[in-house]
Amino acid sequence: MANAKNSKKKMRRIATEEAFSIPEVAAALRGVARSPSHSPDMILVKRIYDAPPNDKSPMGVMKDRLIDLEDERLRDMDENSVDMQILSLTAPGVQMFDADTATELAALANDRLAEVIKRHPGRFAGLATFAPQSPKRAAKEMDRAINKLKLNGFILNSHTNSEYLDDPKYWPFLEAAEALDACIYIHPRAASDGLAAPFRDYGLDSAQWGYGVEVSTHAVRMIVSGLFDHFPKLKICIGHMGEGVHFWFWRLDYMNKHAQDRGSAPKIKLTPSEYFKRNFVITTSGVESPMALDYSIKALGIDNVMWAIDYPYQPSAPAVKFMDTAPVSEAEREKLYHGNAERIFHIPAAAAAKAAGH
Ligand code: VNL
Ligand code: MN
Repeated sequence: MANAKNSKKKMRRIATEEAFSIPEVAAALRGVARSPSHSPDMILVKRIYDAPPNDKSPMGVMKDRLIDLEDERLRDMDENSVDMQILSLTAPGVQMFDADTATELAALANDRLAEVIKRHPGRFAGLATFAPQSPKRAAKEMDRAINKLKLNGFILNSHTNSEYLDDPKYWPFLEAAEALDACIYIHPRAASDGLAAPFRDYGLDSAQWGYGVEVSTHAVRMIVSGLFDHFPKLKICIGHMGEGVHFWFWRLDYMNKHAQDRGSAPKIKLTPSEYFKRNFVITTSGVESPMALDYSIKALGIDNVMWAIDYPYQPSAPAVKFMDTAPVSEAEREKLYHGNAERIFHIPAAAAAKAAGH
């Protein structure tokens, strides 16, 4: 930690779960906000995308902060010595739209992402959006996003119409992601219909609690269904310190075996924790707990943990301070801050840093 100040100047910082939107998606979400949907996502969608014009509350100004890429965002990055943000279309992405609208808007968002990365090489990378509502077209868009637009991976905002990726109808795009060697970041959205009822009180259907339960459930469904025996090389990233999944390793492994023996869970080749360690990586987005970081590194290995801020939902300065002062070696800090992100999201180490003027 004696080096913390020194490292603040020199160490490349890549923030891996940083949210953005484009005006067209924001406008479509405003349409959703005014629709009769009962989805628990409506709370956030209304607050952000249908805020009264004079609403200066944090959620009232969030739409502008999400759409801004080159003004306040770059200033905030400079002020906090954040070299690069890996941008992803913010939740719920295109997943509340009909299949055609979702497919069209995903492609548009990906085009915009590629444009801003081109204008600021070294400052931004991007996770491409796709429309799970139309799995075959999603697979095509994935191919375009990686091979033509040169984006760095994919973002998925958890369930789509309350369905999860263990459903084989989604497998065409899982096959594509695996073949492209591109990681899918599963980001939270409000819980699916069947999961949502107990979260309706106390503001639980939010980042406070419901988001984490939604994504951890998604991850566990993928694992215990045997999906990773079909896609052994598929890489999934989850944020918020792994949404707590690895805290459950011991019990999950033990009880999954019982469930298999009873015939209520399918036979799978590895234990749940082995799949998690093989097929998942996690980020620290929105969790600035040294104790949770320490446990995560011990449970998953230093190569499987990456730093994130969760901009603009959370402030950059404390996230930087958290990682600058984390009780790890400098070699470990390099991996957390950029080395692992460069590997997982195929970000060039030297060229991009040079382009950024470092
Ligand atoms: C919030 C936090 C929302 C982080 C997010 O995505 C997020 C929130 C919609 O506090 O509402 O990534
Ligand atoms: Mn986030």
